[in-house]
Amino acid sequence: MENRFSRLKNQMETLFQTGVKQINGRSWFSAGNGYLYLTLPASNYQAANRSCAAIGARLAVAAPRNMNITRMIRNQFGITSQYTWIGLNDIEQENTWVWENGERLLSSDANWSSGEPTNWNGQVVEDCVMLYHSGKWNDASCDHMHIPLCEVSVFDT
Ligand SMILES: [Ca+2]
Ligand SMILES: [Ca+2]
Repeated sequence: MENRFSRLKNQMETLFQTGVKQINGRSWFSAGNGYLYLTLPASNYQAANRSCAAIGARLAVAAPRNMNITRMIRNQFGITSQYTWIGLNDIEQENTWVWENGERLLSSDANWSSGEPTNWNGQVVEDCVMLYHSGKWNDASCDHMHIPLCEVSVFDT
């Protein structure tokens, strides 16, 4: 049995390291920002949320605020040409963007693609945020199918 000290030592070592880490049979990518990442098969936003939660993670909240980290993760998982869900939405109140950890989006963290958020494409309400290829954000219909980008703190592993 791993004791608390060796577990903490392991977490501290992982904290600033980039690379693949095996946890409970899954390959996570440590992005060196204190968080581990993995991707799951495409689904709608709510299912993506549940799928990340089911493996003790959440849709990404830290990574989307940093373009370099985002790019590194997308390259790592070979999803540079696919859209990904991140943990940000305005489901509860229109145009009030809330991260999946409950924090409100600060304008200084926002990384919207030019002209976004549109909230509406003429047909469909857009309440859930996904990453374009560039790593910039777009609000889209929560019913769209995108790759969930799951994130967990190094200290929650
Ligand atoms: Ca909206
Ligand atoms: Ca949009």
